[in-house]
Amino acid sequence: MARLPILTAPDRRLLQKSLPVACVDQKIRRLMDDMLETMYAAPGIGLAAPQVGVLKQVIVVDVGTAEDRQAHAPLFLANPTVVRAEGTQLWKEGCLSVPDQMADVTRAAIIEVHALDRDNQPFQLEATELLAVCLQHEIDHLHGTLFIDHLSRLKRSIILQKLKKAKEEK
Ligand code: GNR
Ligand code: NI
Repeated sequence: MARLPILTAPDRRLLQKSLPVACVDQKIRRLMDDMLETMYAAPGIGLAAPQVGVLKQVIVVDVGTAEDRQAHAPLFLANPTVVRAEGTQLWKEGCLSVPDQMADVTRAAIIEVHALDRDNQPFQLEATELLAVCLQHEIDHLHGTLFIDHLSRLKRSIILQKLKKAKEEK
C-alpha cells in the first residue's frame, strides 16, 4: 500500500465529475487500498478518489464501529448512488481538501446507497448519523461538490479566500 498526496482547494480537479468504473479489478482494488492507507494516515473518516487526483467513482469510508469508534470497519464503494434519502440532520463537517475549516452542513438523516464492493459485487446499505453524513460528503466529491458548496455564498467565499491565501503563502 502507498500513501497518496491529497489535493486541496482551490484545485480544478476537485470540481470535476468522476467517471464510473467499468469493473472493480486489481487496479481499482489497489487504488482503494492506497486510498484507505492515505485516509487513515491523514487522519480522516472518508476519502474520495478525486481528492487524490483520480477522477473515478471510488470512495473509502471508516467511521469506526458503533461499539468502538476506534475499531477499524472500512467500507469500499465503487459507483455509489443514493437511491433513497429521508429527513434532515445537521453535522459539523470538515474536509481533507479544505484544510482547517469546519462548518455546519444540513444533510439527509437516512440514506440507502447502492454500489459495487471491493470484490466487484453489487451491494446496498442503509446509513444514519455520521456514516450517512460521510457517505453523502464522499459521493458529493464524485460530483465535484465540496461541503462548502452547501454553505451561504458569503461563508463559502470567506473560506475560499482563506484557502487561496494559505496556498499563496506555501
Ligand atoms: O475526515 C473527515 N471528517 C469528516 C467530518 C465530518 C463530515 C465529513 C467528514 S469527511 C472528512 C474526510 C474527507 O474530506 N473526505 O472527503
Ligand atoms: Ni472531503
